[in-house]
Formats: sequence, C-alpha cells, structure tokens
Amino acid sequence: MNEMLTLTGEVATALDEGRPVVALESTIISHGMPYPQNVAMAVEVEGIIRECGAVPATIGVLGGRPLVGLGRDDLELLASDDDVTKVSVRDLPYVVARRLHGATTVAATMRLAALAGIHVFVTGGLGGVHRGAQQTFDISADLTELGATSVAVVSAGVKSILDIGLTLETLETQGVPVLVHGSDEFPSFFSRSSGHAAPMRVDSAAEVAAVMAATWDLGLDGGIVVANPIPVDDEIPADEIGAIIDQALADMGRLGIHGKDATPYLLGRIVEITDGASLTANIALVRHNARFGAAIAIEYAALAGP
Ligand code: PSU
Ligand code: MN
Repeated sequence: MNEMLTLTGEVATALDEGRPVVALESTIISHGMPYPQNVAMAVEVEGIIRECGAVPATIGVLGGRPLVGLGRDDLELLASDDDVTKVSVRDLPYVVARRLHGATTVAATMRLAALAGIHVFVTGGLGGVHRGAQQTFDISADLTELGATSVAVVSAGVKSILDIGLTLETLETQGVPVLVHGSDEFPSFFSRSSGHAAPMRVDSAAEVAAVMAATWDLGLDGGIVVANPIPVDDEIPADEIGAIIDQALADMGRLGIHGKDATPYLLGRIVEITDGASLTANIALVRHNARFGAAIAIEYAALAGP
C-alpha cells in the first residue's frame, strides 16, 4: 500500500478481507453538480452501494492528503468550498505538496483507487476527446489513464459535449475494452443512443467480472470502460439535448473558456439551460450505475477470492 494514502477503517478492512469495494470520484461532486444536490447525491450513492452489499470509497484530496473513503463532513466540504481544485493526474503532486483541497477526476480517481487495490469505480460520465481536438489537442487524461491503470470504470458513456466517435477511436488505440451493458449501441450519457455501435456487449455483472479477470490474468495492464445506458424513463431524447449542448458550446466559445475549465462550464451551463432537467437525469444515471457497479464488485470479488 502506498504510504501517501489514507484509507478509512471500513475500506481498509473490506480490502484486507477481499470484500467488494467501489471507488467514487469527487470532481462530479465539486465541479459536476451544483450545491446542495451534489452532496445529497454523494451521500445517497454511497448508501445505494452499501445496500447492494459493497463498501463505497469516495476518493479526494483534503489538505494535501489523498483520502480513500470520505466522511460526511469531507463530502460537505468538497461539495461547498470554493477553493477545491479540480485534480487530474497531472495536478496531484501540486495539491499534495501545497496541502490543498482537491476533487479528483476519473483519471486521478482511477490512479488512487489502483494504488489502494480497488478494481471497480462508479461515476456518471467519462472525459474524452473534445470536439475540435484536431486543433486544440484537448483530449482528457481520463483516456490515457484508462490505457494504463487496471480499474473497471462504470459510466453512462460519453456526453456529446465531446466527440464520441473520436473518443471511441482513442480508447481502441489505448487498448481499452469498451463494454456496453444490455445494448448494441454506445450510450451518450443523457440518451441511450449515440449513433455509434457498442464495441462489445455484455448482459450481466458476471460477464463484466469475467472480462476484468481475463484482462488482468493476461497481464494486460489497463482499465475497462463499462458503459451502462441511462434507464429509458430517465432519458433526455438525443435531438433535444443535442440542441442544448450546441448552445452551451457556442456560449463557451464566446466566453473563451477552454482547457480544464471547459467540462465544468459545459456541465453547469447545461443544467442552467435545461432548468435542472439535466441534473435530474444525471443523478438518476449515477444511481443506476451505483447498483450495477456494486454488482460487478461483488462478482469480481467472488472470482478473485480473498
Ligand atoms: N463528465 C460528466 N460529469 C463530470 C465529468 C465529466 O458528465 O463530472 C468530470 C469527470 O471528473 C471527468 C472530468 O473525469 O470531468 C473530465 O475533465 P477533463 O475533460 O478536463 O479531463
Ligand atoms: Mn482537457
């Protein structure tokens, strides 16, 4: 175990005993949703994972300490404090050295989860290749991390604020298995459809666990994308959300926002334009992912043994 990490007793004991643990990220709390819905979502999702029989481990950096497992006060701080840095892998050393608070992205959460020995991670949406990346080179470090770090990441796919086709191409280049649960189409977060075929299809948590075991037993280091389409009842139709995303992208262009601020701006703007409807859908899909992620962690723990 890396000495820089601080695990809660609950998480450390579960890992020691080979019981299922599910990592959760904190950028989704600090920079992905407004307060107070963000902290309510974080607490609720931890509860869902416990009810399903796994141990939740929300990951973040407080006062420069990388924490695996957060208390209620930690979640409240990350949800409400203005001085929480968005931390991808390249930001980790700086926030640790400066003893800052940091909310970890998919990439940074994967890295810390792997250091702690956690193999399953649940979130809402992945970062990816931004539209126009041919010019800007803006490709999320989430994708290179998926190429390198052995954690299965459960999401509802990739939002069309990104270029979904180029994101799937980049995942293929990185050697990342992309599994879609119960559908032949890769989902686009708010919608079950994206116009892109599922690279691989699975129909149960046990099938995901079998792919995880095969990947790592083969010595193929790297992550696995598990795309779990949003439930039909919670979907926002692709054409409806498409127009809203185009407006948010145009607003961002006018304001000159780019780099690490792009994704948080777009997420916030979409909530504003939809008058909160996108937030409702976002919370619903995270709940859905938490249930599937817990089931995967339980199946994988049974395969891997204590
Ligand atoms: N997409 C979402 N919600 C989020 C994010 C992406 O629908 O909260 C966050 C995740 O933490 C993801 C990060 O890892 O944004 C990607 O940021 P960037 O594109 O700057 O790598
Ligand atoms: Mn970027």
